[in-house]
Amino acid sequence: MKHGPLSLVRLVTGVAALSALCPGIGNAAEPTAKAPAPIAVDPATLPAPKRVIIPKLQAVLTIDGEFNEPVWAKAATIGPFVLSSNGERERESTMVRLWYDDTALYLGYTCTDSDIQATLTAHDSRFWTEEVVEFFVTRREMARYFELEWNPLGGTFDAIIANVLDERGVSKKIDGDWSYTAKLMKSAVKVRGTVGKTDDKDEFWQVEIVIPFADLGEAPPKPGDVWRGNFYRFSRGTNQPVEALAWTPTILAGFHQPNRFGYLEFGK
Ligand SMILES: [Ca+2]
Ligand SMILES: [Ca+2]
Repeated sequence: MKHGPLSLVRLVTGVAALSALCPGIGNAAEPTAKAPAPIAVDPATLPAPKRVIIPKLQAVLTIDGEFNEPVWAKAATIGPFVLSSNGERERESTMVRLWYDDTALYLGYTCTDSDIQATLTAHDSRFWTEEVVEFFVTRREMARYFELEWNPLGGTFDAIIANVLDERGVSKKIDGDWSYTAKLMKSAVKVRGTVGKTDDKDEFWQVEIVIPFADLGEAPPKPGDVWRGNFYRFSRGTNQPVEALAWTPTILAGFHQPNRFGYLEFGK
């Protein structure tokens, strides 16, 4: 995947794509193409984004949604998540395990969930209208980053986002290049419960993920390198408000606030 102006030329700017990439916090079932509402918060006053050191480890994995390889016990962990809009505690816990090697970044999401809701399976579906976990990441400029998603039924989404930021670094507008595909990425889901059946009690769903650096158009990071990224989840339940959850809360409107992404430091 080439970086730079060439890939931006191919940006999809259609209304459908734009609206799909602007899920409204708390009302993600009806994403809108509206620009984020004027912010009441001065971004300069927000607490610093979170930081994690991702350990460099070695292992052979079976990508099956189980974290039973010993390497997962040595991974960094982040969580619980918080409401992205205000930093308040989430209803059900979210945890992500992280490590890397010379070829890839490895992620392991575990979502405690008493009512797992999902129906979509097709690649690049609007997964954020149901339950989903997401990872936004950039090694370079903040205005261009990858958006990757996984849902409880094994659905995946990948796009490159171009984000127009104002002078304070707050998002004014986003465009998504949905023609991008993370061709080498692999993932597998494990569910303890019944997806889409609300009259029983589920336990959790989790996703084991390999993101080769080649899919991000990048050489493997060196120890000490710092990328920017954030981890998100849409959490739903019967008769419960939708929770738009984050590792580092954006506080500003929506998930597409790259200056609020956390710091991903690659360790030794
Ligand atoms: Ca495994
Ligand atoms: Ca749920």
